[in-house]
Amino acid sequence: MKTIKISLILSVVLLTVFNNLKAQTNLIHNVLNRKNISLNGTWQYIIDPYETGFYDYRREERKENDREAYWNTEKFDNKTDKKEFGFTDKYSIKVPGDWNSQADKFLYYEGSVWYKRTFDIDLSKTNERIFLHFGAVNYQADVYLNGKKLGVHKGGFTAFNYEIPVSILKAKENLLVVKVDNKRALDEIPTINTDWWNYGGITRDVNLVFVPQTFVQTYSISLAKGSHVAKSKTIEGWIKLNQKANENVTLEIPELKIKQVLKIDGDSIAFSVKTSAVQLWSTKSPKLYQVNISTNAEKITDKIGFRNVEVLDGKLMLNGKQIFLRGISVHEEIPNEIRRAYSAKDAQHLLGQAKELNANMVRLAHYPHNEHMTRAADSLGLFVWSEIPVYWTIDFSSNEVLAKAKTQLEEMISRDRNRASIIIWSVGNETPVTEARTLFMSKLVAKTKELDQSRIVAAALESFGIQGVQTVEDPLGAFTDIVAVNQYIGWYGGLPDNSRKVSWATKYNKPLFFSETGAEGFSGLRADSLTRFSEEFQEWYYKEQVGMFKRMPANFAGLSPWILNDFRSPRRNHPTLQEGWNNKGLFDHDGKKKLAFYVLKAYYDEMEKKFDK
Ligand code: GCB
Repeated sequence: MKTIKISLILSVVLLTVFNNLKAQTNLIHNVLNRKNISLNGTWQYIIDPYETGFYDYRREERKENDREAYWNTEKFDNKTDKKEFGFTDKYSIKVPGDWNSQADKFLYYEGSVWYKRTFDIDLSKTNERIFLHFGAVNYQADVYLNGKKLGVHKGGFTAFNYEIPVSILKAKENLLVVKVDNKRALDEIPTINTDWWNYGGITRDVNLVFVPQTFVQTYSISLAKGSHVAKSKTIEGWIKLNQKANENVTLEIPELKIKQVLKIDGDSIAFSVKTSAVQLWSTKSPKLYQVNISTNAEKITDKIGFRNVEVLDGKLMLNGKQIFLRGISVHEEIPNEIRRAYSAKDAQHLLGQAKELNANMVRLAHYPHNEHMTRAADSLGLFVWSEIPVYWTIDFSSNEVLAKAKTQLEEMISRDRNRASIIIWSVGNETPVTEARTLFMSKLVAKTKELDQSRIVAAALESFGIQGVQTVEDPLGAFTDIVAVNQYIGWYGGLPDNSRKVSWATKYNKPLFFSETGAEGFSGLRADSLTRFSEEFQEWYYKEQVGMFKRMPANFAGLSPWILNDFRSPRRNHPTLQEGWNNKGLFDHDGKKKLAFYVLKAYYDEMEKKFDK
């Protein structure tokens, strides 16, 4: 215990973080490692395109006890009852999972589906609070338990939870009904226009989470900024309870021989601990430490990596050393099963493909992926770019839309703030340059920085030029920490060798990063390289791009080409070469590598030698 010295609420920065705790969601952090009961499995469903279970024939929202409301479905028992709906095993569906992949009739469905299951519960442990936690539901979830509404959540890619009042719980056959609606809308995030499949459903894990009356809601534990250069490192952060209390919380990192008892008088506490022996997290050596947080009533464990990421003199640095991001963009989808990815196994598969490419980074596009992904990235040693789906033309003039974006941002950061792999929070993708948009986006950047000072903030900007000097001047670049640009020279303009006529500059003294570049290659279509959509064209595209990467200015910090796998998109309607697929993957629908894969891999091998000696 020689190294430990604790000082409470030391710096102004810490105080700022501390104050911002109030602004956070009520999300319970690290549910995977809490006491929980999984509600995954087979649920029953009713497809309800006219929302009959929710509105009456005058389109009035049904009252809570309306017998025809679908959340009250179990109440029919007389043979004289007029019964026009009901749940049955004949219509059953797997949770987690999108509905689109589970029956043909769902493939293009966008609308409401009611999900139902029951559960029993041991009510003898009345000292515990019980929360119903959803990893994600796309897009809107109206949640009912035993006929009572627990809440409504919007946002298809972030977690949320509701406390279940003990008064409504029964020992047997608790009736859980969720109305899921994935209709797209102009004032939602994303809006109606995207280049990915709008998979609907309860797409991620559902759990009952059991916690004591006073419990640790969330926490932040990380290496203090700049501490990587100090001989004795500082681990700092805060712990937040669900409510005010006088409570002793013990923070332990056994491997570092850290054990501190923190006295909370209020609802949270900041801490700062000195230690000398920390092995810093990196992609080459993704060291994670077991961290225990305990009170009299509970013990939570987590695995956390400690590292320092920053931008210094226009360069991207990890632990004081310049890094180059050998990235690849990834959708949360398993192409050969045409479904959303959701499990730990899926995460291993997708990130395993990225590793095969010798990538050291994944851009999790265009929305926060499930928690298994970011946890797997932590342990596999992959940097992560995590993004909210502020995509293309959101309604930038609307304060309500801004509020929705901020909520998704908060929920993303709140779930994943302790993942060392995440080095970049992105506030959006390819938003059109207007004054309203830049104001909107700059507010999101500011919000991100308010919630988390330890990472880099980005947004994927655009560049359309196909010759000459491309100077990135988007005013949003003044707010972000790196200048990230999507460019498709030779696919959406000109031919791949146009990239020979292009050079790059930015008016900002910041790292320059290609957040996308890519071309379609229809797997198995073999032709000369001038034939668009052939594997040879895509291969040529990548060869020319690599030539350009090698001529980039010194602030070139890496790239994240588009994309790891072919993916489903309703926008892609070529009758033979697309049929609802965007074929820019380096792996095809069946997981087979295309020619272009090898071009990028060779470049990444070279860059690894250069930067990761
Ligand atoms: C982009 C978008 C991405 C699309 C991609 C494409 O710039 O950011 O979501 O899928 O281009 O294939 O056109």
